[in-house]
Amino acid sequence: MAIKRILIANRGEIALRIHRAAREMGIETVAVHSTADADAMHVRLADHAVCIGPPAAKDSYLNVAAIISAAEITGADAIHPGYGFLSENARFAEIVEAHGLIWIGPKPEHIRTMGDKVEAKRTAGALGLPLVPGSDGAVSEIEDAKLIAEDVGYPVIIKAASGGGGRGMKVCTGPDELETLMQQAGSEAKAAFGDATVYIEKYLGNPRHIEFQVFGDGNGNAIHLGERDCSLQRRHQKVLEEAPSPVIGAEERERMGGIVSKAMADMGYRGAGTIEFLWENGEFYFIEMNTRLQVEHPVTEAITGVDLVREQIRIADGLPLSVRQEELEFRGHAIECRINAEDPFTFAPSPGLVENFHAAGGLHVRVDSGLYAGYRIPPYYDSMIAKLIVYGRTREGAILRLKRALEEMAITGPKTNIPLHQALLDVDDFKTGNYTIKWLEEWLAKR
Ligand code: MV4
Repeated sequence: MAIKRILIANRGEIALRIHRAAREMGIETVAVHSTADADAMHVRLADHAVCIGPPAAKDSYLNVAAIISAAEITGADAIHPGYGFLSENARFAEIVEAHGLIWIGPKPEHIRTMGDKVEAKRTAGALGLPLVPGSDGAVSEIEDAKLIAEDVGYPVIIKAASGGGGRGMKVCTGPDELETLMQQAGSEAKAAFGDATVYIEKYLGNPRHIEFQVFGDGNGNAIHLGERDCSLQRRHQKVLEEAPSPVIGAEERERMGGIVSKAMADMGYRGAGTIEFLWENGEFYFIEMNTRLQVEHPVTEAITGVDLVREQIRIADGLPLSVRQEELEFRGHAIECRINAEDPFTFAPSPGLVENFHAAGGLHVRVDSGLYAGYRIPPYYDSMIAKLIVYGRTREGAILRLKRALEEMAITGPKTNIPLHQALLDVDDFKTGNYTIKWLEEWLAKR
């Protein structure tokens, strides 16, 4: 192992998650933090800590010069970006490597390709992944848009090439609205991402969001770690994720897993990746690829026994994948609840002093969180304060364990969405796995 000291360019539970993997590998850690995070758990636990700026993320966790300086000052030899912040910034990855540091992430060229949704789709198609029918690349002329929409059939969806989080998307039900919606999508995309490029797809009315976890060694070898079902979302924020998906059987997993791992091997992909699909009527349709570790990675860890962060670090260090596809077994069922400091009914953020904190525990229960009694949740960042992950031999077993664990979990001070998770677990459609990407918002609206 060449890596001796990793700088963790992130905060919160994921900074802690990376610290834990590093320490178990005998690697030292460097925490970087904003002034608002001086008392954070990841700063306390890290071997070294550097304050990199004021609370606003653009001045601290997105401050490239400050982060590179922190790595040089502390003698870190590698940088792990976690998720969000700089994790999918190809330019940052290049700068890290240009400074002689090891980037614990995919090749910058692959981050860049997948960051452009039009390029990502072209690449995915060339690699043999099934695509949503639609335009072959960007569309700028209304005449072209009309022909494509006629061809795939209305409704269609107009998407921004540089989009993310659902911004700049427009659903179009007929030719009369097409021009207006194209212009709207383009100007929204320009305002949000500085790029007005849009493309068109057949709109899938009621799909599930199912994503495959992949790993490549950068030298033409790749494996898949099965799928996660992330259909339970509100305003493009995932609320609860599970692995495996309730609708995917072993044969289908093996078939799609084979397709995605072959694609990653062929492109020479390096590190962890997630290939997102919409799934409708038994068919998968590629939508995007995320070139980072994801929030919901622990459900995959629970059913495979593979430490995904350890795997990322090993690959960055030039080591081979630690498991062969044939050795991987998908066993049991795992569910993750994202615990947010927010009002469980209005979803208004609820930062502030955590008076008391008691994490759930017991067999097959995992809590990833930087929370402690006396910690003050800062108002500047994401409201997710903990992840509760449970494992069971069956989905039913996992749900019973999750109910028990949610009962045990105690957070006083800020409001949390624990009551929302508890209510969700009692709904028949959840219990039977009968839900799509629209289900949660519809259920919330009539509750
Ligand atoms: C779609 C779609 C329906 N049809 N594409 C939303 C964010 C971006 N990642 C892709 N998204 C969608 N693309 C076609 N052709 C519906 C969505 C979508 C969605 C996807 C996954 C999870 C939640 C969602 C919520 C609303 C819309």
